[in-house]
Amino acid sequence: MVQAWYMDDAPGDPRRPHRAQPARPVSLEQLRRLGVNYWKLDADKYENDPDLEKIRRERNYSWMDIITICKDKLPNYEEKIKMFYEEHLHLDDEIRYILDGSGYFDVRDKEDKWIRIFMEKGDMITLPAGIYHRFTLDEKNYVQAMRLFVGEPVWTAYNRPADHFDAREQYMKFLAQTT
Ligand code: KMT
Ligand code: NI
Repeated sequence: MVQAWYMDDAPGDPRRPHRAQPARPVSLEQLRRLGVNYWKLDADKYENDPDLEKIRRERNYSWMDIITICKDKLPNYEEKIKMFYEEHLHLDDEIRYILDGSGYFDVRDKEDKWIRIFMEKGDMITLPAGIYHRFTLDEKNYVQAMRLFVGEPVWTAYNRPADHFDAREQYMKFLAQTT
């Protein structure tokens, strides 16, 4: 099952796990209440996987590509790594399916605390439009992920503060009506 935990406030390399001490694990149910959805799939058969097809069909994830994030494969690696880790939001859902390697998606909870989600091969996640989040590689420095989108992709990231967007207001309303 997916591993998620509250982060410590220690400075230093973001690629380390940064688990709060004492440990504060976070369940799938807690993530769901933040609007974060998670699936486990068989990444070895991503090219012909009925379970993936079903999710894509039901949720209209018509568009996809595959991104490889490591020093030698990603153009403007350092710049992109920095951008991914700036706290930001999007006006659409961020949908990622890890095909190989691993990394951390950090999301803010209702009290604005960071939750770190460890994502590895076979993990698929959706972060809702309007949630503040960021991404970093872990100490293995390698991930390959499918990026999915409803229609033509819009990658624009709005760094915090970005509270005036309708997507943010909608997300705050969603948070207010879940327990
Ligand atoms: C993003 O938007 O943060 C990325 O595409 C990088 C993470 S994909 C594993
Ligand atoms: Ni993002």
